[in-house]
Amino acid sequence: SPTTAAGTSLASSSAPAGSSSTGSTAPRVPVGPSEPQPVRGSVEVMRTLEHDPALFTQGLQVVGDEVYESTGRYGDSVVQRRPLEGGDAVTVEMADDEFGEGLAVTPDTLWTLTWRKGVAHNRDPQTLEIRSEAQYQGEGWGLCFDGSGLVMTDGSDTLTFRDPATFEPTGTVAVTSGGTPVRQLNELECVDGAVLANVWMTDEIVRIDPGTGEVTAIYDAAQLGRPRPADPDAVLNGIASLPGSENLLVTGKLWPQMYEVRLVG
Ligand code: DDQ
Ligand code: CA
Repeated sequence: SPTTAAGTSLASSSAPAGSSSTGSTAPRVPVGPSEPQPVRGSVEVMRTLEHDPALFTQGLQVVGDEVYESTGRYGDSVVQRRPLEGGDAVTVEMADDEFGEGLAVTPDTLWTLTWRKGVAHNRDPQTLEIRSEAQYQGEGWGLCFDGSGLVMTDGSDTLTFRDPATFEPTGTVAVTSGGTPVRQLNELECVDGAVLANVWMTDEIVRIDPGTGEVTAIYDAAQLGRPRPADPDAVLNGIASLPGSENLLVTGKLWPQMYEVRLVG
């Protein structure tokens, strides 16, 4: 078969032509040869909701009937709370040297990340104003709260578990799929003892067992957000569980839509 300058690493992470219904050429989550192998699944769109296409989505969580969203890009980053069904938002701006990343709402606190500043902000979940801050090592990408602890990604294959009061690390696990590391884990959602993550630049959502780091399922979401905005950074990003439902809310950076989807398979 043809080879490229990037060799097998490109070949193994590229979609074969026509491998999805959209003909997406987005990179794929790598899968190694060892057992257990992840199950393959898809997403079924239940309904489409509006999303402000100015939002460079980085964190997404639904609490009650409200959406919390944090966004990125220097000079443009905000934290927002708004009704899921549409309506006025409470929005606070981040500082110009902060590129906003993931967020997690706990019973006491809203934590928001900054990409490379190494600062997590502890915010009032109602006003979104900063109450205090914590420092962390490395980059900040995704965040979720599983009911007892925080789970964070940093662009690598590592999940870092953190104390929800102090933000101190309490452990890590390396994420693998068929024995191969899965890097660039991005936005997270803690759901029923599992961690769902979208993998940066792919159209795939993985289900991770946080005890072992194993990817147990890979869901193809390539049909969402079509046509995609022209900006190459406008990738799928943002997973939120919907209270009282097994469905998820999914969007992307700069997408004009959010989707309520059901994971299939
Ligand atoms: N991340 O969200 C995946 C962590 C980073 C996305 C960065 C995409 C835009 C890059 C702009 C670079 C400005 C220094
Ligand atoms: Ca989320």
